[in-house]
Amino acid sequence: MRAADLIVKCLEAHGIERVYCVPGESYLALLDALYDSSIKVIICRHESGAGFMAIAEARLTGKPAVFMVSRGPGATNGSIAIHVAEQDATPVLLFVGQVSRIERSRGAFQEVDYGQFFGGMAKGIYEVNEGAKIGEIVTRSLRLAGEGKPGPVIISLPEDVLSDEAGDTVSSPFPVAAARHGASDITAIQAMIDAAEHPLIVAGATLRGAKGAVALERFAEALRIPVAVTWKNQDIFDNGSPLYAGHLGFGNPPKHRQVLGSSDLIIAVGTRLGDVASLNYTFPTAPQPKQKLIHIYPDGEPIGKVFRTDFGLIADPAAVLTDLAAHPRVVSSARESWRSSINEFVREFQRFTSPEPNDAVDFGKVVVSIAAQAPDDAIITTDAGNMSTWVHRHWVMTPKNTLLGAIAGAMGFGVPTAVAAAIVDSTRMAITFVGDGGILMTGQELATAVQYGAKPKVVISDNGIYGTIRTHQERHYPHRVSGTDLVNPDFTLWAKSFGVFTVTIIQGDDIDAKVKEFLAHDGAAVLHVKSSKEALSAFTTLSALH
Ligand SMILES: Cc1ncc(C[n+]2csc(CCOP(=O)(O)OP(=O)(O)O)c2C)c(N)n1
Repeated sequence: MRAADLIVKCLEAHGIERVYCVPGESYLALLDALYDSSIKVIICRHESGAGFMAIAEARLTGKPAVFMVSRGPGATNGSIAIHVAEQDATPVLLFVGQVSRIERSRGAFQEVDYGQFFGGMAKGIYEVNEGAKIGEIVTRSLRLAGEGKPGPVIISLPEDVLSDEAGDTVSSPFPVAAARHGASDITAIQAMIDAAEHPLIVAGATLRGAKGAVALERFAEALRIPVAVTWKNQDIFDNGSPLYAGHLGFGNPPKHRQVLGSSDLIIAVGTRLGDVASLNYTFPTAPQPKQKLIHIYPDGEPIGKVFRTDFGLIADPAAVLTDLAAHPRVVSSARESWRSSINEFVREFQRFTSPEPNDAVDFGKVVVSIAAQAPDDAIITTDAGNMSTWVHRHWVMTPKNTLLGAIAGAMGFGVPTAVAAAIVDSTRMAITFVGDGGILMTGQELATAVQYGAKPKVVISDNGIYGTIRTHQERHYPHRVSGTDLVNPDFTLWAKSFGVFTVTIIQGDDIDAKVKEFLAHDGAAVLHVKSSKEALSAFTTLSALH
């Protein structure tokens, strides 16, 4: 077999159903090998879009997903997704073209040393110099991407290698047992919980999916422990539950920090306790938390990395929670009243109130209307920007939802992830929220949606500014606007040019009726909202910053 054919056979053996790509002359042989394969090739319009789509698929399926880009410019365009996959611990495999072996290290046309370029971001970078090693490298890469703390892995393919004779040994996945905890671990954790008055669960991305969400719910219910979820992981716990203790990330008001700060035990489970999840290393406080800290994660790397940890456990978080849930407790009224004080704060915080802006539409009202009218199991994706603040604050999500957002805060994430979600699971509605900045970074992937008959719903907040940056600017340099104003195209006309259904909301419109029309359309659709600059985010107004 040609090396290119063997790659495809190995991917098939690993159950890969799709690859996202922008083609390049550097990997034509691989595209040719895909011609005869059951693997579906999703052609994208920018490599960042292809990478973000692979991230969306990986998050939805819990398995590594694959994208392919050309050498040099294709690789550099796609690098944003490698950074996001690293920061968001998402398993993706990137195949990238490379110059031929004879040209390597001569500074040849479009040559990039991927070891150096992706060095600080990828979990593994392998350049295939002998076709015979293909199977081994594909299996190793997919395993590495998904195991422990997941992340991106890169396979570099010198052009001439793809046509090498590589043999016909197809490498398939092999079973690997998860790291298991023991009965003594459960006893030790249980004793720490019993000794605590105000224990708090901080739950993260590893609990995504039905198994994790059910284990988390059962554990929290059995021991009556409130659950705070980490940044952009609201979908792992019912935000309407009396045990919900809110979302940790940007914009947590002082009162929230205060109630959470009165906990005496943090059970961090399935989270790396990174800087956003830990409120910039203040909750828990680095390096010495005020509370006792239990940290359960499938990989030892984040445990004790920043915080002094009282009990660290490398294990499958869902399995540990399931075992802990088998020991329910009748808890003290002190714990119950503490739980209810957190929950009361969260409930109040979720309520939407806003001084009506008079310059344009309050985007928050549109978000609240969509949350009320969308199907219970909607997939929600968010771009980076102020428009997402209302989604995080006011959408009362449950594990029926899937929330896809970039912890890395990458603009351009919204549209491609909604397109991929609509492709991967066409039975659910995929809705994305994106600003007028982000939409022109990757909004052209609407063409990909149309090409594959996918039906994402795209909501654009068109406020004429890079709103998030304007917020920081007004706070630090009031009335000195520099670099944050935008002159936009007409996004309704722009969207129509892709052939998708459009609805526009301007000031004075009946928001609920327009949202209804938008959501009811059976196809890709764009909701263009002429939003207010004054209603700057879910946390502040423009005039409040002056
Ligand atoms: C790729 C990338 N470039 C720049 C930034 C910095 N940045 C963060 S939010 C933002 C503005 C977003 O503006 P917009 O999409 O209009 O949304 P808004 O905040 O107005 O709702 C910028 C420039 C980023 N996070 N990602």
